[in-house]
Amino acid sequence: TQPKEPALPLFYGWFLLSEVEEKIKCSTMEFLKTLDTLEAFKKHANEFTGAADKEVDLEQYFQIQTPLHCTTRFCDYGKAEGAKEYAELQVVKDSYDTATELSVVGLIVTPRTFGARVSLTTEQLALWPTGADKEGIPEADLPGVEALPEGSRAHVTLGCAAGVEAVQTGIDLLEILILQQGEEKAASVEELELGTLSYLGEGRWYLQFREAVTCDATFSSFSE
Ligand code: 2AM
Repeated sequence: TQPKEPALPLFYGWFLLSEVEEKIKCSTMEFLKTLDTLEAFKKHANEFTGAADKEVDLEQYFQIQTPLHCTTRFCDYGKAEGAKEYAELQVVKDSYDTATELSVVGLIVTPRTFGARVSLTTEQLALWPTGADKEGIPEADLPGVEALPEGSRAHVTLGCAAGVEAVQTGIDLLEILILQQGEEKAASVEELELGTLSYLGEGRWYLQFREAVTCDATFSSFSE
C-alpha cells in the first residue's frame, strides 16, 4: 500500500499558553460582569434576550471555547480550499511550534459572540493567509471590508451564544470595525478602567483597551 499523505489539521493558529488562558478567562469574565451591571448595557439587554425588561447574565450567555487561540487558517482536514498550499508554505513549516506574543487590543461582545481583537505584527502577518479577512463572506454582506487593513479579522473567540459557530466572531469583529470607521459614530461611549467602551447598535459592543494585553502563544495546529 502507498504511504498516506500526512493528514491536514482542522485549523492552524496561535494557541495561548495554558497559564495565559486561565488569566484571560478570568479577566474577560470580570469584564462581562462589569458590562452586565452598566446602565447603558441594561438599556439594550433586550437585544440579547429578545424580550423587553428581561435581564441577561452574560457569564452564562456565552459558552467558552477552548483551547483559546487565534485561527490563522481553517483547513477542515484538507477540505477547505487552499489548505494544502498553506500547510506547505515554508513560513508555516518554519514557524510550527515556535513561541510568539499576541497583542490583544480590545474586546467585542455581540448577541452572537464574545471575542478578543488581536493586532498582528509584520512577522505574524506572514502567517496570515492572503485574503483571509474576507474569506467566506460575500462582499455584499460586509460592504467596506476591502478598506480594512490586512489582518483586521484576527481574534480569539472567547465564547459563543448557544447554537452559534465560532467562525461568527471574526465576522462580528469586521462588522464592528467597519461601523467604527464609518460616518456613524458610536452611539454611546463610556470610559471604563480597562478602556473605552462603545455601543454600535444592535447589541454590538466594543471595548478598546487603554493598553494592549500581551499574551504568550505558540503557533501550532488543532485536530479533534
Ligand atoms: P474562530 O477562529 O472565529 O474561533 C474551529 O472551528 C476553529 O476554526 C474556530 O476557532 C473557528 O472560528 C475557526 N473557523 C471555523 N470555520 C472557519 C472558516 N470558515 N474560516 C475561518 N475560520 C474558521
